[in-house]
Amino acid sequence: MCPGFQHSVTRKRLSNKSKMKSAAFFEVAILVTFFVYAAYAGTRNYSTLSQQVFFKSCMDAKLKGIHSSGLYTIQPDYAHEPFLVFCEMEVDGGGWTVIQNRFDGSIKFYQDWPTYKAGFGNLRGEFWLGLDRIHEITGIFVNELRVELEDFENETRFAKYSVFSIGSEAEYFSLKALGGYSGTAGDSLEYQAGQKFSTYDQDHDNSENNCAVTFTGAWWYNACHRSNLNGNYLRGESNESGMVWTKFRGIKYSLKTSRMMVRPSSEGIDSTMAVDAS
Ligand SMILES: [Ca+2]
Repeated sequence: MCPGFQHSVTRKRLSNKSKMKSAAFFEVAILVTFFVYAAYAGTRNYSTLSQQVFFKSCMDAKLKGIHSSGLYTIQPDYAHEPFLVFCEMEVDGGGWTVIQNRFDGSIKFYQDWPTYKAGFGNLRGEFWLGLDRIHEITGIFVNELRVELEDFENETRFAKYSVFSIGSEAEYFSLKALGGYSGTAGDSLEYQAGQKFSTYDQDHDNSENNCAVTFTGAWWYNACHRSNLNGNYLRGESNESGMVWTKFRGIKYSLKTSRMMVRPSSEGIDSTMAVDAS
């Protein structure tokens, strides 16, 4: 056999082996590239989807062109599940998330701690949004609060606070930040500022008694209250256990309507003044 021929065969075999190796390398490289891209695209689509579908707040919805009041799904914190809220889009510039609504006494508001934590009622009727959600909404950004009231002579008043924040359950959902009052109803919430939330089965008030039981409500009781908007629906002149806002009609008048709503303050929108969300 010609030595030159043998050499050439060896080279040819080596060359084939080398080609097979590089083909396998390219296959692996293509597969790896595919999976890395698929994982990246999946993440990208998921975050794009969640940001597009759910508004952060009713104010976020308003700023993105939603102008009709009604039910919308919001997700203030992407670490938690989105949830349904009623957005008030017309009053006082709109962008308000309603956290409490009462107008006919059809829903019983004398409820226990787990019920106040979770929320109850009907978002299209009378309801309490729930302390967990109110904390989630007001714990991330600085919020303002608007309280709208009406008596049985159809007089309407409002109280507005430029700062409103509710603590977590570990803080007993305390009224941890409240300030900047303005409005026509008078300030009947200041006395409750800083207080923990109490229900008839969880007494965190500053009274020897159980304020929630004495005044048949659930509120940020001190010892005990100047407002009691989750009190009994007693229809006008009655006692201190009613739906009371003292500076409007006195402590013994139970109002006809009460609506509480929140929205990020202008500081909150650009998230430069996030409050302690613990
Ligand atoms: Ca007590």
